[in-house]
Amino acid sequence: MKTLLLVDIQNDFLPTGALPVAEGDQIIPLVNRLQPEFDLVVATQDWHPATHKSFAVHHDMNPGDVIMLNGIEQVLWPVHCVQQSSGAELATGLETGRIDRIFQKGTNPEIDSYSGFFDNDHQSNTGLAAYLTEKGVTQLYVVGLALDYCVRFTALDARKCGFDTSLIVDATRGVNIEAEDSVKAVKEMSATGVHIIQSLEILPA
Ligand code: VGL
Ligand code: ZN
Repeated sequence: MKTLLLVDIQNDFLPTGALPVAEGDQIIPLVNRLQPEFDLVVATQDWHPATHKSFAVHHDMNPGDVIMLNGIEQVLWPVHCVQQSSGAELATGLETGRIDRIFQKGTNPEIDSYSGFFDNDHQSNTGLAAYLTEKGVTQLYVVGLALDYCVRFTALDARKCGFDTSLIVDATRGVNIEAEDSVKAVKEMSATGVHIIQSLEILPA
């Protein structure tokens, strides 16, 4: 069972959104072409209450600042992907008809959840791993936003859960608070056994 996992392809992560990812919109046509090549398509959705502690405004600090939250380093972000807002909706232009299920994350105001599998403290999970196991998923292919945060931690957790995991690297883009963040993220994923591939290896000639 070959499965495509769409990570946080939401309006707020597009160049015009609240937490813009440069060129984030450029992955959408590619992701739409990839979807029919898979047996199963699943999505994650960053889905925060307005009170979420990852929002800089709640700490009188600035986006990009880092604090300790529940003993974990937390990067502070602009208000983004607030539940029910248009910014939290799956990106305009993204084909959604093939998505079997959407897993929402970051719903606990006290802790962030970059991974589509677990909160950042690994104490609670979204049900994604059990769902994939139940569906008989053998190969998991990850695409989406942002490469250096949610895509990265989702792929790392997928490996920890034992899934054969590939990153379709040209169907992702990073935030790059530091210029090298995306390059580092790809190296880290590769080192844990995530296959780094290009969409051309999936798409029909
Ligand atoms: C993300 C920062 C905060 C992401 C979500 O989807 O990569 N990044 N929330
Ligand atoms: Zn978020």
